[in-house]
Amino acid sequence: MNYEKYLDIAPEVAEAVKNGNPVVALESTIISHGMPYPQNVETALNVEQVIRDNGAVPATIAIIGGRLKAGLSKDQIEYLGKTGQAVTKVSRRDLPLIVARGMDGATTVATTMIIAAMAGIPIFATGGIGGVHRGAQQTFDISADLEELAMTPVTVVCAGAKAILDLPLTLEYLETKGVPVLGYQTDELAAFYSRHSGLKVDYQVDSPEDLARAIFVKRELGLQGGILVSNPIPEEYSMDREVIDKAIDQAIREAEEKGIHGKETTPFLLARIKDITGGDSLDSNIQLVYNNAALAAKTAVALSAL
Ligand code: PSU
Ligand code: MN
Repeated sequence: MNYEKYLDIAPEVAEAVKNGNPVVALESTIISHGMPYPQNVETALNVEQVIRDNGAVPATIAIIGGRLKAGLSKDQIEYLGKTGQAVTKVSRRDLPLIVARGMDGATTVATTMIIAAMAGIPIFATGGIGGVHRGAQQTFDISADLEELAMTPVTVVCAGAKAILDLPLTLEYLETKGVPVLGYQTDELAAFYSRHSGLKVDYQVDSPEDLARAIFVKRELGLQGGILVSNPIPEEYSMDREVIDKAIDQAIREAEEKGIHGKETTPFLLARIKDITGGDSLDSNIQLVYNNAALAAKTAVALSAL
């Protein structure tokens, strides 16, 4: 392995990692493909501030000119947000070609985990993860994020998963792959825009310290793979489930009619849901990302103290 020569760790991030100080990684597909401009850039910059306010150093991850970046400048975040869907969405399988060709890439949860692990960052905050799509029995559409969680030692803090996925099958898949799924202050899986999915997670954790101990022990035991933390959206931003479920159903029908598939599916569904809800879903989406960033930063602080 010789990945160091492709990796640029921002000085502030490298210093914190070296000293065992708290760092939180952030993904960039959510910037280029998950939200519209300019809210995507505004959110990405605010998320970094939330992490700082909670005592950790943010490291937004992306690929710029073929370089793996852990820690971006404001200008680079602005560029990824403004360029939007024209930036390649990079999951694990895309990584070699994008780097070999010196291209730019927005990193998914899977790729962000890979680069975070290379940079020595154990925890990462995002909105939602990819999972087993509805109809996967026919389409085989299962996000590479799940395989990555089984392989790469990074804890991912998310707001559960959107009902664009088959949530029960996503949990089954994670169980098969040996990925702990932990609920923050609840034993119910969060459903992204709403707090409730009606499904149980493996364990409830009640504090950042509780979570940090689980991460620490998993590492000490030498178990491969990550941990998935489901952190419900704050009550005041939670959406009406009927409204959001209807929008999701409509978006999925449209995707089927248009023959959308592969890596286009998730960005298509996210954009359609935002339009169908008249943008209402975007505010919730932004708030849940801040909430996840705060929990990830507090956990990184607790982990540094162990
Ligand atoms: N789910 C969301 N918002 C997102 C994504 C998923 O609620 O922005 C993005 C993440 O970057 C995730 C990727 O890693 O979509 C999954 O894409 P796919 O389903 O093609 O694996
Ligand atoms: Mn997919």
